[in-house]
Amino acid sequence: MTNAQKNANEIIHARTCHICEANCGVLMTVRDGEVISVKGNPDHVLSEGYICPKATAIPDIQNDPDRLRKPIKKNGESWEEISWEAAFSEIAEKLARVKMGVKVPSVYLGNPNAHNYATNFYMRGFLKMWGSQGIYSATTLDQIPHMIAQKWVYGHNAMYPVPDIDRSEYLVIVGGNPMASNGSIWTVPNFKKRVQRLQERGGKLVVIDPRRTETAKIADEHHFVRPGTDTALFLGILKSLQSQDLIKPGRLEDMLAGWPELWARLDSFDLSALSAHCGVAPSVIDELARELGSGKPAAIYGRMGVSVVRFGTLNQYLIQMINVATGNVDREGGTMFPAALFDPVERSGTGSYGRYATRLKGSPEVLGELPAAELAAEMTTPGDGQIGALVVLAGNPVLSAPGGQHIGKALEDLELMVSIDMYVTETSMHADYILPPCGPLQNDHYNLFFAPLSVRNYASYSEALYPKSETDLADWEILHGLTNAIKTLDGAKPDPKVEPRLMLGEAIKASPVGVTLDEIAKHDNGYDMGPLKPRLPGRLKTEHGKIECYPVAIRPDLDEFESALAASMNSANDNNFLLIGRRHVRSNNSWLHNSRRLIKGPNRCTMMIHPDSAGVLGLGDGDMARVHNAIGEVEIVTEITDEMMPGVISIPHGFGHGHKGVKLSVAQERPGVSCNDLTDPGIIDKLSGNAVLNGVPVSVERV
Ligand SMILES: Nc1nc2c(c(=O)[nH]1)N[C@H]1C(S)=C(S)[C@@H](COP(=O)(O)OP(=O)(O)OC[C@H]3O[C@@H](n4cnc5c(=O)[nH]c(N)nc54)[C@H](O)[C@@H]3O)O[C@H]1N2
Ligand SMILES: Nc1nc2c(c(=O)[nH]1)N[C@H]1C(S)=C(S)[C@@H](COP(=O)(O)OP(=O)(O)OC[C@H]3O[C@@H](n4cnc5c(=O)[nH]c(N)nc54)[C@H](O)[C@@H]3O)O[C@H]1N2
Ligand code: SF4
Ligand SMILES: [Mo]
Repeated sequence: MTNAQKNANEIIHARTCHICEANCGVLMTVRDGEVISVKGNPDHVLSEGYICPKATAIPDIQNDPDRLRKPIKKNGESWEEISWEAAFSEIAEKLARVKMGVKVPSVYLGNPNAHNYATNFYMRGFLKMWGSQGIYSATTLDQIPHMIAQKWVYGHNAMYPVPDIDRSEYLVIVGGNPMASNGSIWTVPNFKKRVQRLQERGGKLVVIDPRRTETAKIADEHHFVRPGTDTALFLGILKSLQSQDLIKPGRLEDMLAGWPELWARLDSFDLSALSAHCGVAPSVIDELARELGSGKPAAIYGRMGVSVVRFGTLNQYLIQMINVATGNVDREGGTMFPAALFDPVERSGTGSYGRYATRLKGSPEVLGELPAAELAAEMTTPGDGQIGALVVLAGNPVLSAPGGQHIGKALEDLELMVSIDMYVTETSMHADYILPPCGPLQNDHYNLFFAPLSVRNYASYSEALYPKSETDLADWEILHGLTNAIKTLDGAKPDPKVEPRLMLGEAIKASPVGVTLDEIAKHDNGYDMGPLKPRLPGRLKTEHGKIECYPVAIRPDLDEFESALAASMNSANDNNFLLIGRRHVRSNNSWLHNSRRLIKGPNRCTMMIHPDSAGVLGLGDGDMARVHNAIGEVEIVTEITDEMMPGVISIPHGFGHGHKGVKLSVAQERPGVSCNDLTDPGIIDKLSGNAVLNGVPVSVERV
């Protein structure tokens, strides 16, 4: 339905918030065409009335005077408006010229693509015509370790095991902060309430994090861990399960392959050495193992803090093994595999690996992705295959990728740079053309990407709130326009323009549930298909049809971790600090700082540091600190807090709006600095190509 009439000139528009993975249900009251209030939808099947402050900023984006309404083209130092047709055909011609030389076209896809179901239907066709081999995207700054570990263990990259929090009795969160992020690879809106209910039924939440985060504060227990060393913690838990005789896979037993081989391999690890490496006491590790292995429904889950590190894939794999060993995979209250109407597991291949490699470093293609960390070098290093043309779709790698400052420089020298973005950002300012999509309230929405990650089986579709004018194009229309301009130049037949809603409708009709998109659209509160259900072994996509517990691909990193562990025991402690990231509920990566409503309050781009560490450096609260390493340096305000583990500092990412040329007038009042000027593009998680954004060595001093 949507659009319930309230009175003569007010309607209430029900929709899904598209900003983050929580996908909350919101109610927008519209009076005379203007959104006058944004509230949580109390009857929504998943979010139950919860929203965070970012939902209230959606109308700010829609109405933001800095938001581009027309395509623009760079003319020397300034920008001029250009028609869509001219922009598409000029870009197609310039692309063709690049393709005639030795340089190659490439793409960078950003995070908001995961919140736009419609572009999904036009992406493949566009990428084919643009002609890049492999893509660079936020996936290799984020969740690819999960995806490749899942492929190796369960047989498909989209088989996400989601903690079934609503029925769990013991949850361990390692390196995730859902109180700020609202959950990730885990669509779990109203997280705080769900934790309260878990605690009310006698359950416990434990958080392992180098910072006593907002999530740690509502947890029953919190333990510090040395950044970048969680591999030792996970191995330690496995060892402890073994020594306490708690390895009980239960009904999973018959589904396991490589199980004895895994345990044989773990023989050479020793709990006390593992504990010393990660800084979590052996008694704590034993307790975690005892609780996880107690037989009650339990789960361990790890997110950004354990993914964007050198052993990210190994970490995600070991987490699976802990949940397998304790019988908690595919179990109510453990981790479960959601059933989505648009099912990526049935609709696409299991995921590719190593079909080709990056030109300079030879990093393997992983699921069609190349490491975003290598993008700058691939643009600047001359030779056959150098990137000469780049299209950035809904991304801001200058602030988001490691060594982002080098990406900014590299973009300047491209033969063709196109940004599909509604703002002139730190990235799009380097473009030759900026193609802005329509405002967020002019898009419809379907929970395409997050249904497979949700704590309940459900679907939700919402209509656009505002129509598009003749010159407004949605992202999918921009992709369609570009694709056809390239096709026309090639003498190929243009693609028909089919509404994504129709394609989605067809796909949903094909699902075994037998519901139509029109039916789903009538459900303002989401179309509920009930709690998650066990799906193994039927769902497994491995060749042997079992859970692979000792994948060949994992083994080199297990060896490498073991060597690193041995080396760390012989090395003296140096004076370096370890830098970790942080998110705040009023920010979203790099692009919500232009909403005055959201940025009000204290400065959030600060360096958090423990009082003891600050004392050694002679740093006082509010002092300017210089943080530097071989990659770069930033100067930033100090915030002293015992939330931090001593020896660790935290700086949020997504700030650094001070570049001349950026047009984000509100964000620029308090630009902050980019922590990715310090992160190192030279180190990646070898198995997945993911960037290392946490646990970065830096030096700190008073300015
Ligand atoms: N140090 C450090 N770095 C990090 C992280 C970290 O934890 N620490 N996190 C990483 C993670 S998890 C991610 S996902 C990445 C994000 O990295 P990116 O995706 O590269 O960056 P975003 O900040 O999400 O930028 C999104 C851009 O898309 C534009 N945009 C917003 N909505 C739309 C839309 O509907 N259509 C179009 N065309 N454009 C739109 C915005 O204006 C903005 O310029 O950052 C990563 N970087
Ligand atoms: N408000 C808000 N919400 C967001 C976003 C946002 O920018 N703002 N971004 C969205 C996106 S794109 C994503 S991917 C998700 C991310 O969702 P989360 O992963 O839940 O969010 P983070 O805040 O990055 O949490 C990472 C945690 O890991 C800790 N950490 C850092 N290093 C280590 C380590 O070595 N070991 C351990 N154990 N912990 C470590 C950090 O202190 C932090 O608490 O959030 C999404 N939601
Ligand atoms: S948590 Fe906030 S930003 Fe995320 S979907 Fe819900 S309201 Fe939107
Ligand atoms: Mo992300």
